[in-house]
Amino acid sequence: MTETFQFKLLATDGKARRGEVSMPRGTIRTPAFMPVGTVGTVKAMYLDQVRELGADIILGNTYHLMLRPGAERVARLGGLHNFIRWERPILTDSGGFQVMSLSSLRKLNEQGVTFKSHVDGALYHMSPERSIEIQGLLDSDIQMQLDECVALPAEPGEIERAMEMSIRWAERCKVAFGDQPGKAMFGIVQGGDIPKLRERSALALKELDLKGYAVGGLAVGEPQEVMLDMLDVTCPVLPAEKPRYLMGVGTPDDILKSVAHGIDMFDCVMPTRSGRHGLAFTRYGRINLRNARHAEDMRPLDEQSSCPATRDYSRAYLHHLIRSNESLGGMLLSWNNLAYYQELMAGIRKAIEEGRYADFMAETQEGWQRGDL
Ligand code: PRF
Repeated sequence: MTETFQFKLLATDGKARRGEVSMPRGTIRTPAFMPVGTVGTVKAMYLDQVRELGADIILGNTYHLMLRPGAERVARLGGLHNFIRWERPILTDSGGFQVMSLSSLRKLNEQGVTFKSHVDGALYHMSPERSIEIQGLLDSDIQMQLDECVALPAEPGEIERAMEMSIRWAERCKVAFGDQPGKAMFGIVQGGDIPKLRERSALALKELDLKGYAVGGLAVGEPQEVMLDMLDVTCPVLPAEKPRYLMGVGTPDDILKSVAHGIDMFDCVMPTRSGRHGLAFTRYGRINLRNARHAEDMRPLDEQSSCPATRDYSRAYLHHLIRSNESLGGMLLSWNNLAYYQELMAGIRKAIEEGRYADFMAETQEGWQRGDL
């Protein structure tokens, strides 16, 4: 195990990269998918299961944890890893994105963001420095700068203002984070759907010489093609020897294509959230288990899978559980979906190592198209 945060590129295939992030709490095989553990739980999953499926790192949210149970309390309880019983790396999002989507009465200026808690209505202020302080109290391994993400479509002037402020916040977060060799603070590229602003943001953050870079402000209402175009202008500006994380993305297809554009890390609520809503991701595409056509279907989701949720339970039973609003329905489908996402990532990593990423992409997409009925 390494004492310091390091990123090693092991292989490339076109723009796709196979790498390894090493840090004291463990190694992250990239391209990586990080299951989302917003409030200190990957919803409806045991963390032993999450690990067994192949997750090397999970994500936590500054915004949720600062409101409940509170960052200082988590620190008194021995840090987030100890509290939730996950020994491996944890990445925390900085909170700005969640404030904008979840809290009411939010007010944002150069100082930071003031908002009303969605939990109890109390007023909070979060500056870039306080975000880093909270992430430190949680003992997060990869911390994110505080940024402002603008939902698309938006006015160019608004996108530019938020992007420029995010650069200044990155500088403040870098100072607040200081020198912590075993941990990392990532900058977040903003700039909406405007290539010039994306370049400007990536270049300014590159000059800050951070340990890794996220691409934010995407998958916020724009077509997939626009997202990929933005990756095309952003990734070449970012240093090749640092990891790149595409925040909040996405569908299996988004991930497959973004890897081909040079992304190393992903997180998304999709496998767990849509699992709780009855949607299963499989090699044969998506299956909505709410649909009446599954009511008497005795087949499992995929008899060839090694995941018990996928292999051993009939679609008829999953349909019944989801229709009955039973917890087990969401548990089994979250399990299936995270198994599928991690199997996809393992396939992606292997294909890059073997120099056949384009073929792997085509075969995988063909499977989704083919369906199984
Ligand atoms: N910034 C932060 N977190 C995020 C995003 C962002 O732009 C996104 C956008 N897809 C998801 N999560 N800090």
